[in-house]
Amino acid sequence: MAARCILALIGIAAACIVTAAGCGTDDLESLTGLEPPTESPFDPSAGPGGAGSTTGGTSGPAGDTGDTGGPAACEDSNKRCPHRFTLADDGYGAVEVIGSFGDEDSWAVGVPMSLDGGTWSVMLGLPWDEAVQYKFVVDGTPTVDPDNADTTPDGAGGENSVLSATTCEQWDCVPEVFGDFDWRDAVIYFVFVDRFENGDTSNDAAIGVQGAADWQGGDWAGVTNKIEEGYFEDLGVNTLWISVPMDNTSDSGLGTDGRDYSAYHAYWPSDLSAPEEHFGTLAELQQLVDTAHDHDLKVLLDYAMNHVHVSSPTYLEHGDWFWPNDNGAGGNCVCGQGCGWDDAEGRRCWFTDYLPDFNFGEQAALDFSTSNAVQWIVDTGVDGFRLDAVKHIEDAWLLELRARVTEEIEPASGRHFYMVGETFTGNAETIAYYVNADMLDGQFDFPLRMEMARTLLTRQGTMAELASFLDANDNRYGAGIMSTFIGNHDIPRVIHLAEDTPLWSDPWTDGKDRAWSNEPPQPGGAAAYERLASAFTILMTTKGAPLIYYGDEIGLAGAGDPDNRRFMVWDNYNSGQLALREHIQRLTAIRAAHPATRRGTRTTLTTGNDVMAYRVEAPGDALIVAINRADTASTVSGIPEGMWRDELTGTSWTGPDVTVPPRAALVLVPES
Ligand SMILES: [Ca+2]
Ligand SMILES: [Ca+2]
Ligand SMILES: [Ca+2]
Repeated sequence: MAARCILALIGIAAACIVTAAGCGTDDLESLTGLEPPTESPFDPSAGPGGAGSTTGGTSGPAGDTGDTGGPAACEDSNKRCPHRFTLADDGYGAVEVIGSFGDEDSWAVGVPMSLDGGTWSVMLGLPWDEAVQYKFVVDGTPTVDPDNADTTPDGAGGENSVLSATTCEQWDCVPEVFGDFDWRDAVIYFVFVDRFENGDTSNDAAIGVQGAADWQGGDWAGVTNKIEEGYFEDLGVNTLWISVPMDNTSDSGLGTDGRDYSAYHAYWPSDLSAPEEHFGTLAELQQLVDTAHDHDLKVLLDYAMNHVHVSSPTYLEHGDWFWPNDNGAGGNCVCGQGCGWDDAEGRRCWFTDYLPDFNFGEQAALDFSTSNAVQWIVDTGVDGFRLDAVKHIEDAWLLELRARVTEEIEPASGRHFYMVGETFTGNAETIAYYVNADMLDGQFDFPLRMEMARTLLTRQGTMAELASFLDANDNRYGAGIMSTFIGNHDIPRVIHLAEDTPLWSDPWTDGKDRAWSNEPPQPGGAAAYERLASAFTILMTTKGAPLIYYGDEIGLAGAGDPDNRRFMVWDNYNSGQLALREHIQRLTAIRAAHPATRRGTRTTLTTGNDVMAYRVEAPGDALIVAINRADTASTVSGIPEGMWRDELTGTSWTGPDVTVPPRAALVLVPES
């Protein structure tokens, strides 16, 4: 079963890799007092907290009813009804359930049940409105359910228990899987190309702005080198998100902080048909993708479709494909200056006066841009897109791209093309609006990130509040595959929120106050790294496609943009950094070994000021996570009775009370 390769874990996390086959209601009250930013900080000049960007932001896009209460919307074939199988104990040693509730393996591979209060039980998702047959396997002997009179011949001289077609008020939604990779198994690593690894010094030309804002030499050849060295496999990620590939301007641009920036971040595209010369040639990008595929890594291209740089030939030749930079009343329509960040104005505003904004209401612009996006897929063979600034574009672009990918890409590739969007907001309804079969597979879960940063890292509020948030968030995006994360390139390095005294107490901070002076040093000691490790424990044991922002695996230091994009550090780590990276390697191996972490239904077991425990369960697998954010050891109760083994350390525990060390977590599986 799934747990077996954990035994090989110590020191060698890569022993388990994910194989193709193997492996509600609005709760924003909990963010009260925080000020969610309203905008996608496309980079770097208009981040949240930048001039004029911090008001409003709670309204959804046109057509959003604002109602996410009740069960998630999905097709009947995607619905699963939670059902708890139970069997009274009679001194049994081990009980499993087998049956027709999962794939064909669910007859062969039993789901372990756990003993609590004299009853063995496990909760599973049953297919919607389909009869299910099952048996219990008690100490190795198959038997019918003594409490269920409904049975049917099993074809082998015995009987199966039967649950007639089940429907329910509160269902889970599961995505369709098309092709040989289930995107619920993705663990994503964001390679910020200019700041990762320099594989070719001949393409390094800086443009002469201050160092942190200039090109620093990272390129596709460098990423390929790191793939070949096995860096990503060792870490246990299986999907790379790489920077926007299109040619960016070589001009500088003025940021809202009054400083000149280069386009090193790649969010100022100019010639949309050409590769960025600082990153390399198209052949080198193809080499990167081919090498990634040889190493069982998927590749997501970042794609920026909202705007181009004012030097772009597309803008110079087709000015009518862009919104005019005025609001029809004689002023300008820069986002936050003359136009708002949201709704119709947010879709047409220019991020700055040098970033013309596409008007995809113009059919020719829509055709051009979606054709360009499709061409990059064809030319590179990438497996998905990370799409920038989603709430700032017309819905038509997403609808058209999804339709074209379905028609032109997937039949040839034979697998689903994953699209994850960025909508930088605390408004879950706005984020959810785009997550559906016709637009995006998922989006980055900003509300989750902010709540984890608030409660677990900066230790404001209680862990019970985090548990309550998770309870409401689990099913919020239906069958969507959200990308869960704790750090990214638009917020200050998260290690500083986890310090004994957080450098910033507001999880939404842009950290710009220390971006250019008094830049934070690399924290010493163990505590900050342990807190960040616990955040990754949650990400790696719950559903979604967890994201690691480059450098966060070593708790890399840095304030707001651009200090949060320091060049990747490859050696001379302190002990806290080494421990964090090793912890993440263990977690990715646990995630690969345990389908319940990727597919499971999560149930909160117990909560307190400083502690939280939950169980994740899926056909064939279940585990329990107990987290303690306090600086002293804490007792966590509510763990089912029986013997448990912590997958992180190998230590054994007996429920219902376990002791979790300071700033740590246990990941418990039944002791066998
Ligand atoms: Ca270079
Ligand atoms: Ca360029
Ligand atoms: Ca726009």
